[in-house]
Amino acid sequence: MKRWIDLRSDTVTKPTAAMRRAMAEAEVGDDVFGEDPTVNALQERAAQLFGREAALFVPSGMMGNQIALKVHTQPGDEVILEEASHIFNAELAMMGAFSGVMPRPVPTERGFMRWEQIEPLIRPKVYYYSQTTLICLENTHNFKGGGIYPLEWAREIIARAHERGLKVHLDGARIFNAAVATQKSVRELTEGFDSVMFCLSKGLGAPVGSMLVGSREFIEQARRVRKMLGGGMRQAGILAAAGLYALEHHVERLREDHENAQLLAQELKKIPEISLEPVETNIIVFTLQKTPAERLVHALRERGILVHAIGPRKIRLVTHLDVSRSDVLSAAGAIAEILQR
Ligand code: TLP
Repeated sequence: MKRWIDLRSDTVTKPTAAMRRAMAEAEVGDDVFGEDPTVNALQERAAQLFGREAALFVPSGMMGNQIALKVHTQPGDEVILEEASHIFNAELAMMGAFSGVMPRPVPTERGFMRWEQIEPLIRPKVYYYSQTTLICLENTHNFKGGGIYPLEWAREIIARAHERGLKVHLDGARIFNAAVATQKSVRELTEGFDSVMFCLSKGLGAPVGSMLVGSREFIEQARRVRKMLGGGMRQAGILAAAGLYALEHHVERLREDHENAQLLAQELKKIPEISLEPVETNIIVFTLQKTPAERLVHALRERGILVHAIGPRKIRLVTHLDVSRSDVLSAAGAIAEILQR
């Protein structure tokens, strides 16, 4: 089988042999009845890591986010979020379709809103206006280049939002990347949020699954909404075992992905056509001056390298568990050769 260098996303990682063994050996039960011991262990572990009362295993990051939106809002409400956030751009307008809420997108440079931008957008409490009830943040920020939310900015938003009676949800799909890069715990980075979603199936390398963490009351409501969406799984311990394994063995190694991203960035900086966003974690986003992004995607594919176009001239590369130092050097070499030809 041809070996691709797949830099499209950290979602492409495949379970390692040891992870598969943990999955095969998992004790299981019916999780809709709350009887799967491995799912329960994963939920307890996640709650403990984030310093929360409870957690819920969900099939995907999107379902986790959408459950949180549903629990925190009423139809007719407004939600403030960043213009390039995953919830606004890549969740198929589900916030409108399922929760009946309106997004109020905020433009930013790197994906990080400040309270000063949010405050003027909060609707007055007048019955004939839609009501602002929720703010969503994303850490790390995916489409604007994997940057880490400045902790003080997030803390200020949470404190001011709570004074105004608003809830704050974190799309922390890649919060462990932020934790490893800043050498802070996920608990410290997510303190105060009313709910947090994080993914097991991205850099952590599990095949399926994400988690919601929050108060016991929030998680009880979330469990009901998960069922509404058809996300009640049965012997899901097989999948939860991969998540437990990932939390145990794949967190610290994210550092390697960040080092590989830095190495790749260093090489890409030498190419005049490329303007690179600052690289902080495992995501690299760059803009091409002349070449259409799709042309580069196609030429790289012919060389066995997969990358993702996220705009007419924008490319995203993501490093992960299945990408080595020599893979990123090959990719950088191929990009340079194609663009300088
Ligand atoms: N991101 C995927 C694609 O959907 C773009 C990727 O390849 O990066 N929040 C954030 C910040 C995400 O990046 C993603 C997935 C999700 C939520 C949704 O997670 P899944 O794919 O598990 O539903």
